[in-house]
Amino acid sequence: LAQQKERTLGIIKPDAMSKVGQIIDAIFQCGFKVTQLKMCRLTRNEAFQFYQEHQGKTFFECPDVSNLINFMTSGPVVAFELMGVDAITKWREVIGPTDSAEARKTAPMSLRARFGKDNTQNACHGSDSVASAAREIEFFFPSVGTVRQNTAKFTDCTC
Ligand code: DGI
Repeated sequence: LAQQKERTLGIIKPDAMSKVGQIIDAIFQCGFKVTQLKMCRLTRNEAFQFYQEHQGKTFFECPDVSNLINFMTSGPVVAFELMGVDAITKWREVIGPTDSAEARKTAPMSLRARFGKDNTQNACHGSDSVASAAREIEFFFPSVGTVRQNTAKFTDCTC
């Protein structure tokens, strides 16, 4: 029986943008397919919306929430959709524990151990469930987006 392929959403966070090459290398070495990818800079509202599912958690209150939003909007990010068997769990294993300091102790080969600093500046993101993967993929790669809604028509030039 062929194993079911799964999609997940990954982010290279602003602190790891100088490591994009090494991180993309790791993604392919781990056997993922990159099915969508873009670089963008999140607005403060977008960063807040992206992390809405953490509403109510202690780190989503002042001042931690501001640190998180400041960090996620401090520079561009690279967001991508990965596809593979068990991709959600596998990608979270590749990035390692949330706190980069803990990652250096328990998962020294992980991306957060290699490229992260602490539990905010932690290099990468990975969806944690099928439901959040679906929501986060739609967040960065809307299936009905501005481009598709745009009705402008291109007419070939005749000169
Ligand atoms: O899925 P993860 O990114 O590993 O962790 P998460 O979804 O629980 O949290 C999302 C982000 O919020 C995480 O990458 C960094 C931040 N965060 C999580 N837990 C803590 C935290 N920030 C602080 N300051 N303290 C935390 O305990």
